[in-house]
Amino acid sequence: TINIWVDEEKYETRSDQTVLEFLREIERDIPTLCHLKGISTTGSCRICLVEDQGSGKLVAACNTPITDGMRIETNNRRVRETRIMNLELLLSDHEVDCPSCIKNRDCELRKITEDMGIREVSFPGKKNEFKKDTSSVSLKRDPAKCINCGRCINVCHDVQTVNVLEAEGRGFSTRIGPVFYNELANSACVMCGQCAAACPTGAITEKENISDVWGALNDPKKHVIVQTAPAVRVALAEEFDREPGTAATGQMVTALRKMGFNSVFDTQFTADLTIMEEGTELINRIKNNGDLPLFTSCSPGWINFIETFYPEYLKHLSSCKSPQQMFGALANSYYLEKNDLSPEELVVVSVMPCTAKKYEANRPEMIGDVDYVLTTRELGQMIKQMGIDLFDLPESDYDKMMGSSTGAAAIFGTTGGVMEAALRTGYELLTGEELPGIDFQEARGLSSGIKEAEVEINDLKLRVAVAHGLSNARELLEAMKSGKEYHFIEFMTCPGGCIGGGGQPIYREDGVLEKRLEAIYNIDREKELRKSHENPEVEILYNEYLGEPGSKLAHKLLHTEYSS
Ligand code: HC0
Repeated sequence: TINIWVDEEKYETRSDQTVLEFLREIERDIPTLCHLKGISTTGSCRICLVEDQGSGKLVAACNTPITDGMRIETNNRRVRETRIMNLELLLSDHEVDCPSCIKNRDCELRKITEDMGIREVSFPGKKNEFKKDTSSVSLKRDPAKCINCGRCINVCHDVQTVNVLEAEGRGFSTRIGPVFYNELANSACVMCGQCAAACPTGAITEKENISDVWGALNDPKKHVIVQTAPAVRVALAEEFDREPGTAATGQMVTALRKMGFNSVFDTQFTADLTIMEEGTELINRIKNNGDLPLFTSCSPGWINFIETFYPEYLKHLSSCKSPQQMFGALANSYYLEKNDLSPEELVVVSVMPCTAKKYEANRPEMIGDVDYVLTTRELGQMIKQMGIDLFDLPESDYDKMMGSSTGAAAIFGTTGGVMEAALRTGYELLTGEELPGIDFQEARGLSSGIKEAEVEINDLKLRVAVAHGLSNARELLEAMKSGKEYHFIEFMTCPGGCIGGGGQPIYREDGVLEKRLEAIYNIDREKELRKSHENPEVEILYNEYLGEPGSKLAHKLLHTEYSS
């Protein structure tokens, strides 16, 4: 142990920490801006300055290691005034339009400015004139809001290994964006939105579709239906300042009805359907010496990633569309026919935790199935526009026909869920017995980025793996290149799976993902039916419309092909 003095108080502690980590351990709050735990410690914003009395220097707490005998002042006049000056310098090149900024309530720059009591910026002058980038259907960049903190770069490089974002130029001319001054749509961006989740200001955000959806809802000639993804219901409450992990399924359904949607459906219905289709595909590939391992294909950022970085593995992708797109295809066929609607009348909206889903809905292979995709944050915004608190609403159920789901579909929203759902059904259909324990613990949890297991199904030892976060996807693909063999792999773009999607409510405190995950498993546990093949509406769909899993019509509507 070492000794350290903080504002004259002596502490004994371990030496393997930064000043900031130690201050947080003793609950001494200092402001930070460019720092993001586990992701970014560039020290570039100079807001977390403290005075090191030994050297007499001001140092950035986030990237200065503590040393024996160190004496730190966290709040003297010099520290306070320098922090304020640095903050004013940042504000001098920032478009300060807080009331109408999309990031308003989540903006860390606004919050620190408020905490510091800055009323006026002492450095008026030139602001950067980089253009807004609205080229992508998923994300938009506004350089006028960028404070060059580098968090987005670190997420893009280290967490996702996509390496699209870079700082170019120097000093006042520094511009963070896709390399070579490119636009997002012309870069290798996979649209995951993890940069938007990491950004402390409104410099990178989702491309909103709120007014498009209100427009459709207010058009009397349109019949508008909506589907909601598994992970939205366990995070929406955070937009209304409720505890993370508070499930709000029933209230969300009521809110959507109040908005005027003609039918409110569940993406979990088509998640169950995905298991039927993907399970059939896996069994066929195993029986007929097809390309193995089979890769899941429901996470659109992952599809973008494999297309760009590992096209040689495309033949391993399941041909199944994602549940979002399966829903869209069925809405435009099954639902349309049953309700005697014309294609021009129908508008299909999705609520997703994901920004890449906006891109997926616009892919040329599938365009027209889903018209608009809203993120969890956008849905929260629309509910607020109606002047309602979500939790003042009574709970209600999804509509019949494409609204029922099993516990297996609920867990799609977290890493390992698709794998577990597939095993619950696959094991039972092939052996006639329930998967031992039904809960497949080996696929669960957030502590490992890659999870592996072996499951004995009759005389087959099925080797499976789960990867979440694209750096882990990359690691697993590289392991395959070096000879690792599997039968089936689940890939999810975002750390934690969809619960950690780039369109989810912004959070900075520890434990939020864990709480969302726990809420998902609670939903699963409380469901009467917990295996996809038991979904009664999926059974009706096959009996009345599709025939059987893998049928010609199922292939036409529910499957696709991806190319690089
Ligand atoms: Fe997901 Fe999905 S589980 S990708 O994470 O498979 O976005 O929540 O909706 O499509 O169901 C996201 C979440 C979905 C899809 C489903 C899958």
